[in-house]
Amino acid sequence: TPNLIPAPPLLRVPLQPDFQDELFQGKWYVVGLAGNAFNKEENSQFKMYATTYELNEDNSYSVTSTLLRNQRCDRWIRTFLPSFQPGQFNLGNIERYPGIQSYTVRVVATDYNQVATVFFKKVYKNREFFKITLYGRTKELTQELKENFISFAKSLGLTDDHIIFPIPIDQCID
Ligand code: DKA
Repeated sequence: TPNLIPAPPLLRVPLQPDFQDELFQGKWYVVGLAGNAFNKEENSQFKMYATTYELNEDNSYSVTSTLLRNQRCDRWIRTFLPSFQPGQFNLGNIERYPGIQSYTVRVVATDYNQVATVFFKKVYKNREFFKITLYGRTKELTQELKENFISFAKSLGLTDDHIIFPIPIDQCID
């Protein structure tokens, strides 16, 4: 087991002010991905996936990711439960995920109609993993937005090695 870059305390991770859960709904393409368990060399062919957020009656989200794997479209569905402040969530039904002791989600920043950055932290088998996603409403984002994402990743202790920009595809995610 390799050493991991320590996850930042949540207090150091910004939160989108006045988060609007209704506006955040819908499909987001994962245009950028960075985390303490990601490696650019091993993931150079990593294909783009998409994650859709749908609000439920109880203000939780049903979160569905669609990925191309072995020529098939895999769908992953989970529930995000609202936490103590808008824009922060916990994984629902955590007992269904063996080894996962906690899972926290925080929307760092979004304009709802173009781009979002989201922070995810999980404790799995007593090890703390974190990742951030650069979400786009479209598969391409400007160089400036990508560079902002890189700066944010680095501010959390990650290096270029931990940051990937998945390859846009058409299968499964359109
Ligand atoms: C994304 O990558 C969304 C990630 C959601 C992660 C939830 C995983 C919970 C099961 C361990 O766009």
